[in-house]
Amino acid sequence: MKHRYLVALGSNMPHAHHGPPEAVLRAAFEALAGLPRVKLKAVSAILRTAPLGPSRRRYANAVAVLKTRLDPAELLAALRDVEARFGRKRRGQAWGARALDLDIILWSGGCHASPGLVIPHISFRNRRFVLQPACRIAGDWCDPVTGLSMRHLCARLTRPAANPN
Ligand code: A4P
Ligand code: MG
Repeated sequence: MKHRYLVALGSNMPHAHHGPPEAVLRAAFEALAGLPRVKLKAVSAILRTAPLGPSRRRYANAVAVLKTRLDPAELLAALRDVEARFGRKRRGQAWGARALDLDIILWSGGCHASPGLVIPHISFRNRRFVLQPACRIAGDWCDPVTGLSMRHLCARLTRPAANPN
């Protein structure tokens, strides 16, 4: 059976060969398109985004829709291989600087939980850097947990609170 996946791409570190984060994501689109048994169906624009969390480096972010017979664990392994090709080393520090981060946000199978993999991605619902590109290429795709579409989730993102003073 063919599955559809929404994958988020992020980069906040230049890569020696590919160059700045935007160029890393363009190369990553090509790497995804070249994965065996995977078809790259759509890619979003590449956005420059302010870092969420402790990093001070700006990110480039984008999303892609893939079609494949790979199951979630198989696709995650393939994505980990792509990250490794871009020089990602896991040193146990979450949220560190990385040339390429690939997360599975949604898949057509609904909810999935296995060791080391939860779909939908646990924190995508309040991340503008995922929802904004997602609503352009997958606006009608519904989150199985809330029942809300990407377009709806994007529209309800809270704006930064106004300073009361
Ligand atoms: N894991 C569980 N579910 C999934 C899934 N659906 N997709 C596990 C991918 N991986 C999943 O991820 C940590 C663990 O999550 C893995 O062992 C995997 O099995 P990781 O990629 O190894 O580490 P990480 O990315 O440093 O941590 P995490 O928690 O995934 O961080 P996030 O959520 O990726 O956030 N600001 C901007 N503007 N743009 C960004 O892209 N990204 C982050 C990192 C912080 N701030 C950002 C951005
Ligand atoms: Mg990640």
